[in-house]
Amino acid sequence: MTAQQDTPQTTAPAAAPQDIRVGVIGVGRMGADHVERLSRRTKGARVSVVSDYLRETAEKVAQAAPGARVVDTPEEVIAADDVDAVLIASPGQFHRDQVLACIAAGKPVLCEKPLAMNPADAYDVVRAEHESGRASVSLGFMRRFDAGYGELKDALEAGELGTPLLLNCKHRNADVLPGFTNVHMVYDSAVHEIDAISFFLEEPVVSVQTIIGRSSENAPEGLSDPMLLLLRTASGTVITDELYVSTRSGYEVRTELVGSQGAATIGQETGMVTTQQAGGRWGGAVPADFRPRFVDAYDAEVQAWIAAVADGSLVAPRSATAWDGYVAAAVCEAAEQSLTADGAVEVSLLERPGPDGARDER
Ligand code: ISE
Repeated sequence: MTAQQDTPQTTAPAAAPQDIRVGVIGVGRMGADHVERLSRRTKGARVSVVSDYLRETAEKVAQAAPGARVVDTPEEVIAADDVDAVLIASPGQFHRDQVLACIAAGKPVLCEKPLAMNPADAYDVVRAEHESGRASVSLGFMRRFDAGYGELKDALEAGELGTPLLLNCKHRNADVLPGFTNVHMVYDSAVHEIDAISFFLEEPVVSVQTIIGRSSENAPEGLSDPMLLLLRTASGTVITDELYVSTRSGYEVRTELVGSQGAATIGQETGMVTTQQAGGRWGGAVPADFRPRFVDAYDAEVQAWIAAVADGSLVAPRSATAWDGYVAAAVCEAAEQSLTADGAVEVSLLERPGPDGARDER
C-alpha cells in the first residue's frame, strides 16, 4: 500500500471541517454501500448530498450519513456548493453524461464501471478530461485495490514471473437478475477481467473471441451461461475468461498468471474447495456475492480516491482512469460483436490524447 492508500478506519470518523464533502449519485445497492463506506470507514470524507431517481430511496439511504441532504437530480449534486467530489453509482447508461458534467464543473469524480456503454461515448469523456487540462476521473474497477491483485501486480513488475504467457480467469456468480443477457455478461461481468488485462499486462488487447456452448438450465432467458472469452494482447499473451453467473453456489473470482519463470494464482485459498449448492466451501465460506468478496478492495479504492482528492492529485495511484474505461469499452464492443461473428474480432483503439499527441500503447 502506498501512503495514499491508508488502511480504512472501522469506526465512524467524526466530521471535520477539512473532510472532503462527497455527493453520491445513485444509491441503489452499490451506491448505498458507498454511502455507508464513506460515512463509517473512510478517513477524511463525509457524504454531504445524495440523489436517486427514487427520492424515497435517497432519503432512506441518507439517514446512514449524518448531515447529508437529499436533492432531486444528479445535476444538483454536481453543482452543489457543499460537494467537493462526486461518486457516481447510477446505472451505466447515465455515466457518460454525469462524468462529463463533473469535468465541466471542475469536480473530481469516482464513477462506478462502466464508464460508458460504448467506446465512442467513453472516448468523449477521455477527450473532455484531456481538454480540461487535468486528470480528474477515477473509474471504479475495485479489483485493482484487492490485496491479491496488488501482490500479483507487484510480482509482475518485479519480473518474478518472467514473461506473461497466459492469464486464466474465472468469474462465477451465484445468480443474476432476470433480464441479464449476453450483452450484460460482457459489459457487466467480463469487463472486470478485461480491465484486469490492462492492469496486469499494460498492453492492448488486439482480438477477442466469445465461445458459447450448452447453457445451464438455471440461466435466465437470453443468456448463454457459461460463456468463454479468448483474448490476445499485442505481444501475444493469451487470456481465457470463464464466465458462469448462475452457479447457484456462490461468488468465485480466480486469476492465474502463467509466466515463463513461474505461475501465480490469486482468489483461491488453500484447503478444500467445493462449490455445491447451499453450503459450498472454499477453504472457508464461499461469499454470496461481490460485496463481501471485495469489501476490502472497495474500502481501499474509496480511501485512496479521497486521499488523492485531498492532496490534489485527484486520481489515486493504480486507479483505473478514463482511458482505462475507454479501452475496456472498446474490448467489450469487440466481444459483443464476436457473439454473432465467425471467429475472433479485432479490437481497434483511437489515439490516446497526450501532451505530445503520441499514442499510448497500453
Ligand atoms: C456486477 O455488476 C459486478 O460488478 C460484479 O463485480 C460482477 O461479479 C458481476 O458479475 C456483475 O454483474
